[in-house]
Amino acid sequence: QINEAEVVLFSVPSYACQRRTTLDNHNVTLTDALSLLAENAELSDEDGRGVAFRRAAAVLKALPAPVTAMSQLTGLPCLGDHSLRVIKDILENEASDEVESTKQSDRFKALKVLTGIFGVGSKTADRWIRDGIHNLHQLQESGATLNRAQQAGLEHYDDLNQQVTKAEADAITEIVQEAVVSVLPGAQVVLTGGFRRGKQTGHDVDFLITHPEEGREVGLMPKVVFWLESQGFLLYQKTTRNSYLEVKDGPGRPSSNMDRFERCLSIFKLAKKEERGIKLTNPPAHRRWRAVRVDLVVSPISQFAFALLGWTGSKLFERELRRWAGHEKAMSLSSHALYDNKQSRYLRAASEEEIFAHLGLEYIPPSERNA
Ligand code: TTP
Ligand code: MN
Ligand code: MN
Ligand code: MN
Repeated sequence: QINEAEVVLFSVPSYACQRRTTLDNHNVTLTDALSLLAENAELSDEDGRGVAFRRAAAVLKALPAPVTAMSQLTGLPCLGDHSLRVIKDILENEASDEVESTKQSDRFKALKVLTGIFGVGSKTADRWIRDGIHNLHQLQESGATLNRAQQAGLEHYDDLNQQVTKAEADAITEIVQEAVVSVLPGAQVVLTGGFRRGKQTGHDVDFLITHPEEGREVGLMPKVVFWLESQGFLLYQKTTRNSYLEVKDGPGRPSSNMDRFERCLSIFKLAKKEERGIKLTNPPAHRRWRAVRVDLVVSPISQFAFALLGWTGSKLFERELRRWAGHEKAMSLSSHALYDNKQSRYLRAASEEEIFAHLGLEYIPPSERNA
């Protein structure tokens, strides 16, 4: 029995971008449960429900201590009836029936296995499931047509579903840095995504590339890709051209979260640590490399701060920044620019700090954007 006076009451602001969310999560059981329901909703094309569960999980991630009683949650934002029911079940019974049955369901398991293939989204997976395809074996037997990305994804399935370590991310950083300075001296490479937020593992490695002189970055990506390919570092790559024009497109077109930078989605062939730098005379019994997903993005220096902020994540933190900008400040934020709708002008920024200041937000460093 907990004494009423000893119950810790929590208080958090309602937008994730107003909060400091470190990797030190005191409510892992609860946030894992809500994240699983979010994932299930997203895989079922119910994005609204997905976001609701993500927001609820993010509120719990920001709490300074474990939740032990429902009464502690009074007044917290983003906790809807459904999320509260799940939390209550777990606090009272150690588990939520809804979460457990979702986890065990054939449909969820099949969606997870199939979307675990690089290049396969929920729509494709859903179509395959309706055709009776529930696993990789059935997919291979089915004769379904796979695009180039999906073929590579299937071929490297096990590697790509194994977490990338920080040590592997560092090894890839060195390779990308060598590639970039070889083709354009003075160009800069920054690690973004989860690793910039201090995560020790990730599903891929993300990089942002720029040059301090505006315009020098034009045409850089094909050169970097050619260098990497000629050195045998790429198992797969697909490069997309920059399609952003400030005047024509307007500020980030809030209808789409996709940015328009020159980007390359790739699969690296990374030498295993014990093999790096060692030339063997006999072929070893085990494979000497593994496949790792790597994202490269090139940004002009004038948009660099926005690109850095946009590619550091977390995905929910980004979504909340855009929602804050639009709903609270009448501004439109994208990975390219910040537009002030009241002043009808773009607000320039040379650093992430300046963007937070434009938005009237306290600066949150990358390690505290793990919402
Ligand atoms: P991810 O690499 O998908 O996520 P992550 O690095 O946070 O986590 P993980 O460890 O699983 O890799 O995306 C990184 C950031 O890049 C994310 O904040 C959103 C952004 N992003 C875009 O801006 N546009 C895109 O098309 C994609 C795929 C990501
Ligand atoms: Mn703590
Ligand atoms: Mn990532
Ligand atoms: Mn990525």
